[in-house]
Amino acid sequence: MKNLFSVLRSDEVNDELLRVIETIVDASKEIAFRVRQGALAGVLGSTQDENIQGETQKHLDIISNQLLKDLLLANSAVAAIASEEEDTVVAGHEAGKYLVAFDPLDGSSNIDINGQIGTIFSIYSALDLIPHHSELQFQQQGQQQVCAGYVFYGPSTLLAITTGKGTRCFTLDSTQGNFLLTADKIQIAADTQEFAINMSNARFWNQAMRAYIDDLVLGETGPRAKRFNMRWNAAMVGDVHRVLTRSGIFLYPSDTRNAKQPAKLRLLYEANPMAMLIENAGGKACSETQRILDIQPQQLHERVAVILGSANEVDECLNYLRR
Ligand code: AFP
Repeated sequence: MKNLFSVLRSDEVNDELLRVIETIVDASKEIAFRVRQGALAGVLGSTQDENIQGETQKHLDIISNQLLKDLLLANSAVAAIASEEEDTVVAGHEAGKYLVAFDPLDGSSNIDINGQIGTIFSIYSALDLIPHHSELQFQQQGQQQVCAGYVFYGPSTLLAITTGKGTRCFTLDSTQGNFLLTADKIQIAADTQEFAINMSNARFWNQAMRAYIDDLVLGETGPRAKRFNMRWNAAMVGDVHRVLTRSGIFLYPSDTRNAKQPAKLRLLYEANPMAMLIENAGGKACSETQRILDIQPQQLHERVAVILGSANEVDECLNYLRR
């Protein structure tokens, strides 16, 4: 089986970007070890602190963030980092060529129940004409990403990654410590019979989204005239991996629970990297109004509605929203 770095070299990924990816991979292996140790490593449970998102930080959130931060800031190719767990951009090396945005541990609410969790990352080229640590560095559209991926800490430790030439999945061979290619050039079927959404928020969605989901639930007895199944992992990494593996549509729509925060998922380090992975696997990734990778970011931690997965089903959902 081919290993990660031989595959990336065959995609003509330059040495400096390879080094940044290698740094993320090294940090993720350390995180994977702590996750597997769980309670034995004393990493479960919550701290007394809240992050800028207003979320209580789990011990493993802090540990994962610190591991990624320390290793990335020691890499001279990294100009700056942005993290879900950091209030602002953290400066790296002035001459660094790359920016890294990450959610160090996505699915934190699953940590204490031994559920699915993962690290999501996104890499951009640093911009020349502005300070290397300016927030403006991260106000690049998602289509400017040079690499995106996630590490999925499940029964296997998986790495899904794209540099724009297709989406591939690698499995960590823990005997040798290498990620080996286990799914090359993934293609998501255009149609699906599986959707993922947190149904408990239904009363907070707009009418069009409620109508779309209602018709999925009606299945063969309704206008869609086919049966649909539902899954919800409460960790975007797990739900997106299922979509990459067997098609599907994943939705986190805007809702009225919090007038100041109509959407939950973060553009920079959740929606954009997942959108790049999905599009490179032949799927679609949109907000309720536009292609996610076209969105012009305005601030570091901005949030966005997400509708992604099988292209024809995403279009079907958007047709409901446009009625
Ligand atoms: P946490 O990291 O706080 O668990 O949130 C995970 C997440 O950002 C994303 O990974 C999930 O798809 C979504 O939130 C789950 O949201 P619900 O709490 O509504 O299930």
